[in-house]
Amino acid sequence: TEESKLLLNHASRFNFQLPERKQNSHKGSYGEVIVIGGDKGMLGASVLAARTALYSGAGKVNVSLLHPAIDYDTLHPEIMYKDAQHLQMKEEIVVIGPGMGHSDIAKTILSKALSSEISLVIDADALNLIAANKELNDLLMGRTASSILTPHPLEAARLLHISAKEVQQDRCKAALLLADKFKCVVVLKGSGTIITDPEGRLRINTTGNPGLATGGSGDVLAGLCGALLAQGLNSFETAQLAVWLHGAAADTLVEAGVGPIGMIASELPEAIRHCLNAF
Ligand code: NPW
Ligand code: AMP
Ligand code: MG
Repeated sequence: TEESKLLLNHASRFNFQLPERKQNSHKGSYGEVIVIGGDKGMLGASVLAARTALYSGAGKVNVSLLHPAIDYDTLHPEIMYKDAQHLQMKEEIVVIGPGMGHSDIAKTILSKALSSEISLVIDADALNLIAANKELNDLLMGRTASSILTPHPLEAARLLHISAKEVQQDRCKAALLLADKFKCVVVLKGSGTIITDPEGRLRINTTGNPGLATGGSGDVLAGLCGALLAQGLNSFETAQLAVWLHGAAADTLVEAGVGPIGMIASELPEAIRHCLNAF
C-alpha cells in the first residue's frame, strides 16, 4: 500500500470537481440529504450536520430526530423535519448517527437504514451501535449499497474490538482493517485523518488544525459528506474532498483569527461554503 499512500494537501482541491451549477438546474439537481440522530440532550449534533449539508450545497435537507423536541430550526427554516418512525429511506442520502444515542428505537431505525439500498454516511453512535450489536454488524457487512464510515479513534477501536491506543499506534493499519472488514470507504479521523477503501487505496489529509478539537466538529464532517454524495461524487471522492474541505475551512478560520482557541463547530459551515465557492 506504500505506493498508493497519497497526501491530501492544500493543492489537492484541484483533484475533485463538484458538478457545474448549470443555469437551468433546480434543487432536484443537487440531491437530498436526511440526517438521522439527535436523542435527548444531543439534538445539536444532528442540527449541525444538517446545517452543514445545507451550506455545502445539497438541494434539500431534512432532519429526523430520535427525541423530537423540536421540529423547526429558527436560524435555518430551510431545513425540514421528518418523523423518525415513518421514514421511507428511498431517495435521499442518509447521514446516520450524530447524537443518536443507544435506545431500542435508534437500533430499529439504524437496522432499517442498513437494510436499505441507499447511500449512507455512518457516524458516531450509529458506529457504536454496530460495534455493540452483531445483527447490525452483519447487516453492514452484507450491504450492497455504498457506505462511508467516519469513526474517530475510539469509535474505530470499538468497531475492531481493540483499544484506541492500538488504533493510534498504527492508524493506517486500523483504517485498512476497517475498510476490508466492512467493505466500505473509511475515514479514520484525528490529526492526519486517513481515508481508505476496500481496495487498499489510502490518503492522508494534511489540512486542519487543533481548532477542530471541539464538540460537534465531527458532526459537521458527517453532514458535509452527505451533501457531497447528494451532489453526485462517489464515496471515495466524497470522503477525500469532505475531509480536505473540513480542514481547509478550519485553516481559513485560524487565518482570520477565529481559532484555534475557541473556534466552534457552528462556525465551520460558512467557512466550508466559502472554500467550496473559491474553487
Ligand atoms: P480520551 O478522552 O482520549 O480517552 P465518545 P463523543 C476519544 C454526540 N455529540 N484521538 C477520546 O478519548 C456525538 O455525535 C453531540 C484520540 C474522547 O474522549 C455522539 O453521538 C454534540 N482519541 C455522542 O455525542 C457535540 C480520540 O474518544 C472519546 C480522538 C458521543 O460522541 C459533541 C470520545 O468518544 C458530540 O459530537 C482523537 N482524535 N477523538 C451536540 N452538540 O449535540 C476522540 N477520541 O465516548 O464516543 O464520545 O465522540 O463525544
Ligand atoms: P469528532 O471527534 O467526531 O467530533 O470529530 C472531530 C473532527 O475534528 C474530526 O474530523 C477530526 O479529524 C478533527 N480534528 C480533531 N482534532 C484535530 C486536530 N488536532 N487536527 C486536525 N483535525 C482535528
Ligand atoms: Mg463524532
